[in-house]
Amino acid sequence: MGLIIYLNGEFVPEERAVVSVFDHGLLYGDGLFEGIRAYNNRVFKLKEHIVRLYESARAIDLKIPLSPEEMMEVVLETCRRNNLRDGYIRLVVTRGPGDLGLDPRKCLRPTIFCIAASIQLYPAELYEKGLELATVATRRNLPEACNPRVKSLNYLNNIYAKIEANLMGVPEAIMLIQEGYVTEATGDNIFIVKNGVLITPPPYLGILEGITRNTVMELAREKGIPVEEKVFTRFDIYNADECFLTGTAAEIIPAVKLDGRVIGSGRPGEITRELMRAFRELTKTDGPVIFPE
Ligand code: PXG
Repeated sequence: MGLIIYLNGEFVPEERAVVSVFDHGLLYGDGLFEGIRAYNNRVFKLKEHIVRLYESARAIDLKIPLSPEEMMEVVLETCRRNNLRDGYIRLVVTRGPGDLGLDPRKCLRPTIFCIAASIQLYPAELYEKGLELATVATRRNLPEACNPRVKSLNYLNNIYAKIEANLMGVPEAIMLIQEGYVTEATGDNIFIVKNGVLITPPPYLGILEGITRNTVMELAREKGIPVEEKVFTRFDIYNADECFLTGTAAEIIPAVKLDGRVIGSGRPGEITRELMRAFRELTKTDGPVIFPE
């Protein structure tokens, strides 16, 4: 595809964008990432993604050798070098190359790279009809063990769940914690609507606090839709009026079935569609400009 990649302070052709086999991001999943979207010559919610990256870094005691402002410029400049106005950006910071032991103190310099590419969008049909979900047996990581609030390179927990969804023939999985509370999908947050109230699980339960999730809560509040962050179970999804998932790649996608039970009318709900429209509008105007015109 001939992409230009940012790698450790340089912009290099993708053939030269290679990292060491001793990189602890690869050896141990010891690293962090952000998936970011560009829309209409702007990087959507760039500041929020960078704040989350640096909060994750603090949690795993990884010192990023760039300031947040410099990191934002890395993202914008990578878009420019690839002539990208709309697309998907992957920003990655790993612990860097070390030895074969897992001690992070042996890693002297973090590896930083940024890829700005086009995005493979989900079929439009899924947004019109809504998707089907299934609960999987794999439990979401415990916050006390491997905190889902850290957007780390360690995604096996989610991949186990995705494999189960694939085997069941559904596009997404819902993951619970041991007590049966709903957390999130493999790469998206979940919302339900019940009696006009928008409900989503709280971050302390052990979910990634999605940027899209937070944006949707803000949009709902602006529209006077009450929003609650509270725990709920599968029962509440089966009996919800509406349900949808949110994520940078998926945006807002309606869900109409869980474990074979039809949710609400079985079609994308009114509030879901209202939020989808508002989100689409916001993507046109939010975030720093890539190419000043
Ligand atoms: N939960 C998890 C576990 C995620 O990985 C989200 C929620 C949504 O967060 P944002 O900030 O994007 O609204 C994510 C992010 C994929 C894929 O291929 C998904 C993510 C990241 C990378 C790849 O589905 N999701």
